[in-house]
Amino acid sequence: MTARILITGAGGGVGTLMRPRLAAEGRVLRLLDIAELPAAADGENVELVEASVTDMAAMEAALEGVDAVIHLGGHSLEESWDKILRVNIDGTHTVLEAARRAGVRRVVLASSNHAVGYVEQADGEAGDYLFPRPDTYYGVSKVAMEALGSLYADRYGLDVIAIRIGSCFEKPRDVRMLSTWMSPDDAARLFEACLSAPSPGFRVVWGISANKRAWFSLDEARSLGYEPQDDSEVYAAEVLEKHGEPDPSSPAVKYLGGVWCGPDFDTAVKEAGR
Ligand code: 15L
Repeated sequence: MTARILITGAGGGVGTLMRPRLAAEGRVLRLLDIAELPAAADGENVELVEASVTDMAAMEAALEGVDAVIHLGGHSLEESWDKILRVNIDGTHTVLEAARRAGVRRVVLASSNHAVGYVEQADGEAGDYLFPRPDTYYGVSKVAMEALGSLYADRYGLDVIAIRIGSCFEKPRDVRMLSTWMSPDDAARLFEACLSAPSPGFRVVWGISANKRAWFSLDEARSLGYEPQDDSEVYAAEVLEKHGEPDPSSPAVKYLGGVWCGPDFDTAVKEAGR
């Protein structure tokens, strides 16, 4: 079992869900976030670090004595090019480079379905190594994250696994998420598999549950030892009653990235005003 794990972005949505789930006997979670984190609960074996993933000195210090890093830090939604470049792209480089300098051999990266958001879901089950088709600047940052992970694996021999996370929430929130959902418990199972798989090298895997309506392959994730236990189908009636069957031509279900492929996520036009 991995003894000391650094989790960046530990105060974010996925980080908060993983904090109790990745706790284990004999393991220390070093939790890092730019914002103040909730104090350790009684008996909780955590170390709290307040720092930015863009700060190389802070990241080198945070990676001292660590066995593996789960990099969740960064903007989790679309943002201006400037913020995406600085926090998501430069931040990921900083984490990988600090890991190399500190001798940390395993890095798990939170990539996203938005790295391939413009792939049409009607094209059949999305394979594990789909060529990038980012739907936003955020999606571009996830492509850059995967590229940086590949570089650090090939050049420096780190084990780097990029998880193209579907939608990791307590419950699916819309019809698309019946296909893209990863339950928090399955997410913890997948992170554990990524931490313990022997010598994986560089991998790209999909991060979803065993959903009946899944759009994505789980072959590569399963090859690392991931065995999902949950299925969004238990929420299907509730979600369909609330949202209705979507129009198949709407971006909400036409593309893997859903509404992120629609006009509301056109950051270039928003920034330029035309
Ligand atoms: C993501 O990458 C986002 O971080 C998350 O907020 C969701 O929107 C998710 O993708 C999704 O596509 O459902």
